[in-house]
Amino acid sequence: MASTRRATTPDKISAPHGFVWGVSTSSYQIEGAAREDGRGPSIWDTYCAQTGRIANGDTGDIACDHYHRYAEDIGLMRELGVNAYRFSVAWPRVLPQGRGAVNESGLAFYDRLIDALIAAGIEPWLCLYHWDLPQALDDLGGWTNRDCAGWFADYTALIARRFGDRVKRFATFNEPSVFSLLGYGIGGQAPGVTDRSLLLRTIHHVNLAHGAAIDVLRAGVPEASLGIIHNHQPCLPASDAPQDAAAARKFDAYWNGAFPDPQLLAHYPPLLADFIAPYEQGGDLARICRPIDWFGLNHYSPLYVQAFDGNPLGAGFGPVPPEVPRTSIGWPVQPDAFRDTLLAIHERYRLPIYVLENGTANVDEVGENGKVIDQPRVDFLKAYTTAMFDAMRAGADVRGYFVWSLLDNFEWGSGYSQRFGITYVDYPTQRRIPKASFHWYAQLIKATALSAYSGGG
Ligand code: GCO
Repeated sequence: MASTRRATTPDKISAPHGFVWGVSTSSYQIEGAAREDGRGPSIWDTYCAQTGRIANGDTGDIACDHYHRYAEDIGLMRELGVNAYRFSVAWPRVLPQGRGAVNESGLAFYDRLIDALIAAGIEPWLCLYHWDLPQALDDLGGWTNRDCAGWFADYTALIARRFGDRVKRFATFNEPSVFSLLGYGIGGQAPGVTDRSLLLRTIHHVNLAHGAAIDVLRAGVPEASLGIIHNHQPCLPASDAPQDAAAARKFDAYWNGAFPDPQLLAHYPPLLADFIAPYEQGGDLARICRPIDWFGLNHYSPLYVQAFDGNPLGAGFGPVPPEVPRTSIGWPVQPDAFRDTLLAIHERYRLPIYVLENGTANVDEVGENGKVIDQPRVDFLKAYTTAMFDAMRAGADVRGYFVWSLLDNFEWGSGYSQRFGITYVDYPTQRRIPKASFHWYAQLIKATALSAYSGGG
């Protein structure tokens, strides 16, 4: 029986003038229309077709049918009162082979989406890459091929030319450490490779692609505000054993440092630098370290790391201590780690921070009254936004918060078995049902007085 307790309303809070409230999604997870209007296959279409990769054999073929229902979904955003929407462009929808022939129908979809957002008074935040690499490029080595940085730069130029007149917020990548480590190093994501050398090449080439794309965007859309979206999680040893402490330090270098450090500090983490060196060419770090305007942060929880000799890293995800509360997907709920992460990123990189993903999975049910009372998600969002404001009071320069996600959607290896949305999606009918957390978030946004913020940087 779904919880019938009423969601709590947010306390009256104040936020810096101009604080951005948004919601986030990604192309493969919500669009569907996988073979419609000329879209080419991505590595996730290929991965989902491989038996055993995705829970229940789910795919992104239909997802939330956002390709056709985007206007209805923008209506939900208007009801929320958000002033920004972060989405990603599916590279193979606009360049079916990843390069060469352009698919006008694909570009036209994003024209419709962007124009409708602007008409609704919602600022489009465009992420160029949220994991759906064109399969045709993966057939040429994908990110393990240094040429992929150039292919990405050409794709970026197409996006800048077509949308740069209306889009002024661009992110190059979503979570490079996640898709590189899980896709090429320790398994669990497309394209399903586990090879240390290919992982190291991927890390370096994605960094090169980021720098090249920043240059293209600076030239093509000079007034744009540019960033990248990193997943950042404190890596804690799963036990007191020395090998777990060493594993946590190593995992931290790959998971949290392998991309922001070369991009913002012009050097790889010491635990990584020697292993990347064979794949570097002269001048690469200058190509990678290009000035950006903000740091996009995705954060859900800390990680508990253990030594593990079954993957090229020698480190992996360990057990969460039994006393720590967890969500339905098994992630620990520790808002203090969010506060600490915001402060640590502020101290290390000294950029404005936008939280571009935060939220939680929950076993959501439609009650007999047709409502979805997702109290655990309301409690999570309340605790994490409170931790964010604590970090701001302590000096973190946080300028926006985007909930993951507007809609329940395709949760990668978990398929549709995990729901992260503040809107329930009844997949057989594609009906959208705003959850209690949707209404709570709308009230939070409304309750936020856009007065000068009394504390923080
Ligand atoms: C990520 C991705 C999202 C996920 C969300 C929940 O952080 O893994 O950016 O695509 O769906 O974070 O796992």
